[in-house]
Formats: sequence, structure tokens, C-alpha cells
Amino acid sequence: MKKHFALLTCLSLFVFGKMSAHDGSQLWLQGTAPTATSTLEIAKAELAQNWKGGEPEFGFAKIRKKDEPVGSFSIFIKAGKPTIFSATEIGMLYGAYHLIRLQQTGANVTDTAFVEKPSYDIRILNHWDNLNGTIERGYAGRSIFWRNSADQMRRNADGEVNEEDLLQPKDAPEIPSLDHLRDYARANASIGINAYVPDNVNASPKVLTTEYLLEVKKMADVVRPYGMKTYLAINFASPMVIGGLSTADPLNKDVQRWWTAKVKEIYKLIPDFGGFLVKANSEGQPGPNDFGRTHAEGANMLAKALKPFGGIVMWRAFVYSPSDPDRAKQAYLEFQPLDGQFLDNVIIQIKNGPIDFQPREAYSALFGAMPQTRQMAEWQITQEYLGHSNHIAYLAPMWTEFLQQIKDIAHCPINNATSPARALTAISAVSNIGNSPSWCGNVMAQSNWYAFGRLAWNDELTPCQIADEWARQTLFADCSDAAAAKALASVKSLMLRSREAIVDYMMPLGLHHQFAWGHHYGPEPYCDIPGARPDWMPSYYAKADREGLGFNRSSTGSNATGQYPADYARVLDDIDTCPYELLLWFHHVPWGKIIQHRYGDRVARESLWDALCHHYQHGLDEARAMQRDWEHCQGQIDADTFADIQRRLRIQTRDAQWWKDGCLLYFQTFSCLPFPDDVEPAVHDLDKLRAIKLGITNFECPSQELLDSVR
Ligand code: GCV
Repeated sequence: MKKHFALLTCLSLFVFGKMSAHDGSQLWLQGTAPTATSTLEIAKAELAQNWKGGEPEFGFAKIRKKDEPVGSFSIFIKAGKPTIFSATEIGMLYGAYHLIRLQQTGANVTDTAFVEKPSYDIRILNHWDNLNGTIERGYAGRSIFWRNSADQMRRNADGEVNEEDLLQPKDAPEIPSLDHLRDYARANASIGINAYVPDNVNASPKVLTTEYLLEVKKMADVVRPYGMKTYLAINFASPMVIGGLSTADPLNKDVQRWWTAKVKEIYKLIPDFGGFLVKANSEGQPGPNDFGRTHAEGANMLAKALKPFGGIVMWRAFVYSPSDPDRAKQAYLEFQPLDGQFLDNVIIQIKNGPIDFQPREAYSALFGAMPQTRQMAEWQITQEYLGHSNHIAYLAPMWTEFLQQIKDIAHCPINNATSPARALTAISAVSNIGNSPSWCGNVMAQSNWYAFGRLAWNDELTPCQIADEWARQTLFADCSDAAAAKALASVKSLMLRSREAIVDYMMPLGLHHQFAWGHHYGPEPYCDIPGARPDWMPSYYAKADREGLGFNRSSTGSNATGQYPADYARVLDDIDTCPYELLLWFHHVPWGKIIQHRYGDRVARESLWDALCHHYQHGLDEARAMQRDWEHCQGQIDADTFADIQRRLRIQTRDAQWWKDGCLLYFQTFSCLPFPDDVEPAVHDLDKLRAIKLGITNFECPSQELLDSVR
């Protein structure tokens, strides 16, 4: 084995030496995915190809300790020789990846001992992939699960894909290369992700036809040795659409029989199938309400069918109706009264905030408000509202902010440390993965896939720790010289400032949903679509008028504050105690109201208008600072990666300017106040910005050329 290690060390130096060619396809990993079908064999093969210390040993614990989450492991390293202990093979594999990570990141791998346990039992990626290969809100190419290969699409003489092939579902199921799925499973296992949903929550009933299930089985067989469980997003009306029934009423016996038989068919093909993810009665999707039944009746019907096989239902709480006076209250109003009515193999999957993955949201008040019901969080890795794959946005700070809130304020038991009697716990995120060479649209966006996995495994890791680990493994082979160390520090600085920069240049002080119609790229506070749903319009959220700005969700308004725990509700409800980060989320604030706030290192007391101007300016300044940070990487990382991110940061900075000018010039038509002296005058003309229509679909990122042509 030693010889093997030496050879592989040379090989990996060749592949990963400083400034080696790197298209991002390798992610944060080294070597190739072992093809073994046993999990333990994979662990051995990974160590054989990537571990450079003493020969590792595996120590199997005979029985798993009570309350010890599956996949837990401990590592002892003495004089460079490691032993991994675990009760399970998957624990051995996680241990192997952990060892390699320690070595890659320059940690102590000579003498150490520690135990690792996952924070959540189910650590799941939701893919919004359509069966025709497009990805809803995907900015990294086409699906890796469905109709992947480009030659399946017709192209015109210029090589452009036929629009119809992008938009129309095809009848025949096809899945892409199974090798690519193995790479996918390996990357997930390396960070502890143990489950995935390969199809969109806006689900096609077709995925449950036998034809498609046979394809899903092939996927499940490839990813299983890497500890990945397969789930499916289902369409609640499937019994009608593909089952020929006249109803999908969950209390109807024929409907129940249909689901029972379908679940049996699935488990025959995929014995370790995880269960269903369901978007019901939301944005036009069918659901139990269509038949006069509750979410609980719908979820329980599916849960009963899955129960004998150990399957679960993840039922989404993302609901809102066009007639709501306040969309932010809807999920709570529909779900909270159902507390205690869901079976124990149902988990309610709740977006972190009550609206929709905005750059900053208050946490969803549903967390902690249903003590008799299992709950899990849903995050969004794909940057639907964060500049798609053009902007560099490291999201760990957003997710840890949420985790802190639900721990400190909601006292919500969703992880293994807080959950009573170790009830089943889970956490999910909407993936940013497609078939682009870098998997995620650009190399920096991989850090969010990585960060989700690491936080799902250990939700006490800090954004800084995760950024450090990721950057060392992905961008730098060796940080021992001063220039490389400086570049690493700059990448981390860029990553850690990126989220707050985005909040500042897009929607500071609690503003939300000021995005362009449909595709959600760029600002459109002035959006006006005659006859459109009011809650899809930016004006519904900003409520700008001559008096001020912001949505009054206090007790004098929609009283969304009343959905939070009493102490916190009191803080939010008072315009003078509400945190400035959420001020315009909860209050309609007069333009001249003096507020205390912070931007960057500065604490200021000034009018709302001046504060707003300073945040937009600060966001733009931060985008420029991120560009400067990146310049320190030149010559220290792969040249193509450097140039690609440099180009994206240029777009990001121009977009930040667009956001600042578009929002401030528009809100100025209400405030009628000048910019403070230290805020740069606009470089755009409001009328020209109002006229911008990018004309892109919901599954593409605008190109630089397109953006340059409209501004
Ligand atoms: C999958 C938002 C997005 C939709 C998405 C939906 C959801 O509305 O814009 O694309 O649909 O959330 O989470 O179900």
C-alpha cells in the first residue's frame, strides 16, 4: 500500500500542483470515484488513492450505541497511523473522507483523536430538475439526471439549441452517464450529504410511471454505495393523470389503493427508497385542498403507504394565495392549526424565511410553532435571488444566521442535539448543480454546495472555517508561501463579505422582493404588469409612498409580528427596537425617521432615506472590494478559474451599480430627497432602467453580452 501512496502522491501533485489546469470538474476532491459496489471498499480505495500517511485501519463497533446517529465515526491517529472506528460502513466512508480533508487542509494528522456525529439524520439535496433536462432556477446548464447529453437536442446551423427542445418535455425517459452520477454521489458523500430528490417539486406525474421508475432505479443503484438515498418529488394528482382515476381525494379508497400499489412497486425496484417530497396547493400545483381535505389528510395518506417500508413524506409548507393581505403569514395560518395531526413519518419542510429565499429574511415563524410536528428547514443553494451564477455569493453566513435564530429565538428542536428522544431530523437545500463543467456554473458557487453539506453534518461550524476548508481544497494545493497565504486570505475575505454586500446593494434594511419579473435577475422595483398577482409584484412588498417605505407587519398592520414568540414579537413590533436589518420587513418607516444602523464598520444615526442611500453605496463599494480581493489570486490559482471569476465580479459590480441606481432613483420619486454628499450620484437614467427586459427563461443566467446590450 505504501508504494501505492507514493505513486498517487506524485500523481496528485501533477494533477493538483499549484496553478494546474482546473476546469472545476474535480470540485474539492482528488483522484477519481472508486467503482466498488461496497461502501467499505470505496472507503479503502479512497484512502489508497488519497491518504498520504501511515496505513489506515478500520475498527468496527459491534453495535451502534443507542442514540448514535447513523454515519457517526471516531478517528484515532497515533504517530501518523490512523484508525477509523464506526458501527457502520457509511461511518467508515465518512471517516475516510474526513481524514483526507484534514490532510488536504493542513490539519494535524500525526497524533489526534476525535468523534464526529451528524447534526441531522437526513441531509438532502433537492434538485428542481425537469424531466426534459431543464432546471427550474438552475444556472449551471442542464440536468445531470434527465436527458443530459447535448446531442439529444436539435441545433440550428449556428449550433444553437432548438427552443422547443429546451421547453417541451419529451416522452422517453433518458438519464445521463452513470459515471457522472457516481462522481455526484462521491462528492456528496465526501461532505456527508446522504439523500437527493432528482426531480422538480413542480413535479411531473410521469416520474411515477414504470418507465421512469426503471430509470430512477438505475440512479439509485449507482449512488447507493456512497450512502445516498433516493427520494422523489411527486405530483399529488398522479392517480388521475397516470392512474386513470377520476379523483385524487386522499380519503377516497381507490386513491389510497393506487398509492399503496405505487409505493409497493417503487420499493420492489428500490428497496431503500427514501420517500416523497410534496409541493401541494402552491403555485398551481394540485393538492388535498382541491378535494376539500387538509394538508394533514393529504400527507398522512402518502405516509401510510410509505410507513411499512420505512419511507417518509417531506411535505412543503411553501404556500400562499393570491388573495392574501400578507403573504408572509400564509404558511403559519395554514399549517400551525394542523399541529399534532401529522403522522410521525411526515416532516414539514419549511423555507428558512416566510417569503421566498430572499437575500435576508426574518426566520419563518412556523419554526417552533408546531411542537407536536416534525419540522425541517429548506435552504436554497441555487442563486435564484442572488444574481444567478453571475454573482459570487457565499451563503454559509446566511444559513448560520438562520440556525442561530431558530436556536436562540424559536427554541426549535430540529437537529440531533436539540430534538427530543432523537426523533428523525432532516435538513434540505435546493441544489445549484447542472451539467456545466464546474457543476455549479462557476467554481466559487461550488462553495455553497460544500457549505450546505458541511453544515448539515455539523451545524456548529462557522462560515469562516468552512470557507477555509473549501478554498484550501479547491483552489490552493499549497499555502506555505506568503503569496499563496495572502491569496487564500483574500479569497476568504471575499467570500465572507459577499452575502452582506449583496443584501446591501440589492435590498438593505429588510427590503425584499424587488426583483425583475419572472426570472428574478436584476432590480425592478418599478415593475408593473397589468393584471398580475399583487404578491408577485415588488410594489406589494416595498409599499413606497410619500410618507415612507416598508411593509407594516406590526400589530398596527398585518400583525405578522404576532406569529413569533411573545418576547421576540415585542421587539419586532416596536419600530424603535426592531433590528435595523429587518426594519422594512416589519414596518412602514417614514423617510425622515432617525434610525440607528450599521454598514461595514460604521454605526450611524440618521434618517431612513440617508441610511438607505448609505447601504446601497456600501453594497457597491463592497462589490468593488471583492474585485480587489480577487486580484490577489492572480498567479496563485488556475488561470482559467481566475479569469472566469474576475469576469463575473465585473458583472457583479456593474449589477450592483444597476441595483443602487434603479432602487434609489425609483424610491427617490417618493422621498423627493437628495442623496447624501458621500453617496455617488447615479450613472444610469431611471427611464432607461425601467425599460430593461432581459427576456430570459427561468432556467438561465443572463450572459454578459445580453447585460451589456441593455444597460
Ligand atoms: C420550484 C419560488 C420559485 C419557483 C419555485 C417555488 C417553490 O416561487 O420562484 O421557481 O418552484 O419557489 O419553491 O416551489
